[in-house]
Amino acid sequence: MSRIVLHHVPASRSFRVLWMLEELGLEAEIVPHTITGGSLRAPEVLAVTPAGRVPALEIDGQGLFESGAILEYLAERHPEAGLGRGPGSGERVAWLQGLHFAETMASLIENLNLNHVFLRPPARPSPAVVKILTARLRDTLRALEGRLREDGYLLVGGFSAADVMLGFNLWAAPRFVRMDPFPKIEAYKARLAARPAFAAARAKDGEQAFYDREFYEVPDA
Ligand SMILES: N[C@@H](CCC(=O)N[C@@H](CS)C(=O)NCC(=O)O)C(=O)O
Repeated sequence: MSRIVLHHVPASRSFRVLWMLEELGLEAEIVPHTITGGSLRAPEVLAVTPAGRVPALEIDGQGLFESGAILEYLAERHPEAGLGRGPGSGERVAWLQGLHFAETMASLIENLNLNHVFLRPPARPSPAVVKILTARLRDTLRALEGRLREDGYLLVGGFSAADVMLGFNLWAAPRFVRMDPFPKIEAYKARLAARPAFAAARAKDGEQAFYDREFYEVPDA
């Protein structure tokens, strides 16, 4: 079994890979980073993830970045776990869409993080931009709510890497959007949280260090 190394920031998109590794029963060494500490710009880290982003995974003698690519790679590397939907699968399109739609949602969360959390005075978030980002994030949640069923996961065929990609977002989105209109998402999130691999990944995640409140309102204009 080859050595696996995960470059990780607690509560960031690298949680997706941490969770996926647990679903697959794979042991990894975790190299912890912070967003602002500077370690993501170290030459040896940039050699694995050239834009200095996490997740980055060292596996099978190569470095991989982009959480979606890593999850696809791991799903294909372990077909016995059934977390992928390869060419020829009737759920191929839905699986690919779920994997990639997760980044439509996550990029909105990232921009809201930037406005609400990472800007430092004298820079101030733009109320108009934050309002638009929040509305667009709500649209993605509405789209997910419309597709979820009363039980199960994203795909009728069962839990998959698409749930890992998309599910991770559901712990950050409620910092910006009230979730009352989305009962199916809340129930889905509870099903995800009940998975032993999710709990095992949470235990290894580390403390999130950027959010300082439960909910961020759109600032006044
Ligand atoms: N599309 C990429 C996005 C990766 C990304 O932006 N990760 C954030 C953490 S969630 C990061 O590393 N930020 C560090 C920085 O912006 O310097 C993926 O899914 O892996």
